[in-house]
Amino acid sequence: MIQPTAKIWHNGELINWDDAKVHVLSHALHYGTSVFEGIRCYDTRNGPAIFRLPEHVRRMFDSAKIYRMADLGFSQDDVAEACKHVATVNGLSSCYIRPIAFRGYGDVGVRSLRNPIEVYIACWEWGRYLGPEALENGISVCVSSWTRIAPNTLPAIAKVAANYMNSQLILMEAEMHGYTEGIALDAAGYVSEGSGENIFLIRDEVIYTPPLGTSVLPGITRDSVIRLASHLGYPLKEQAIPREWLYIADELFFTGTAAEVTPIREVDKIEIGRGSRGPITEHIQSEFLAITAGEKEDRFGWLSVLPARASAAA
Ligand code: PPE
Repeated sequence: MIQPTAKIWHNGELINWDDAKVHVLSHALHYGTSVFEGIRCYDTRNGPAIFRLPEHVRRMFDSAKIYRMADLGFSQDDVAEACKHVATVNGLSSCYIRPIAFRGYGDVGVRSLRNPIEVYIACWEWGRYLGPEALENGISVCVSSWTRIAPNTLPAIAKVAANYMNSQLILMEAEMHGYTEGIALDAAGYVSEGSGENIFLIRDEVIYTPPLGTSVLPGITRDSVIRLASHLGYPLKEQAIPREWLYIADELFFTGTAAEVTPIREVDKIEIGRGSRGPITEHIQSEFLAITAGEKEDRFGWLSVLPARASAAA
């Protein structure tokens, strides 16, 4: 269960956690009209620091624009500052930050544009997403019988609430059958992504990931891993991945804000590699975790150290 924190940011004001309520006839509740982000604040050696904050905020504004919510009433800088503020005032050294903008109370009906837009930012403590063992031992996943949202149905590039109905079908099915997560194929039958993660495959020391356009969210962690792979000297190709490549991969891993870099040890009960975290996965994962822990230099400029905390620590 979520652990409440003290404050939530709403349209420029801090309000109490318990007061962050919406009317039952709010548009988003009925029609999925909300765009949001999930951002991690890490407890680094230099104090709490938010991972790739401007990139997350930009993606939220992109999602909003796709759905004709061009004016959220705040700039990207405002929202980024507000994320820092909420994380700081709640006094958590590490947390998950959830900015959300949605169409609120006004008209009920598919016609949405007249409803006011509400922006909230909450944060709370969130540990390892796929279980404490997952990062080390890897997880068991299946290929979903559900297809990922198809082009020309719902835009996969937007991170919007409605897309997560598809994700929920994928994840519920996987869990019902005893798997930790499901991998969805796109409408053409190529590998797309997990219910809440991008996927990477390694064979013969080349890293592959499905390109944007195969119904994947442009993951911020995905982008981080692409940069890390290049920095570490691994060749990486963004290309369509047939399902059967999953089974014969040397290594597979998921990426996501919540999942971080999580190895996959089996797919549909077929062991991947030696059935444990592979060496390239481990290398990339350890770099990622070292940067986000502040143990290695932030050479890509990914961390925004929280100002108040930074000066308090100094
Ligand atoms: N694909 C999907 C469908 C997705 O939801 C996520 C994030 C990703 C890829 C990875 O994107 P990024 O976080 O920018 O690297 N999924 C969120 C799931 C958490 C949740 O349960 O909600 C996340 O990782 O925050």
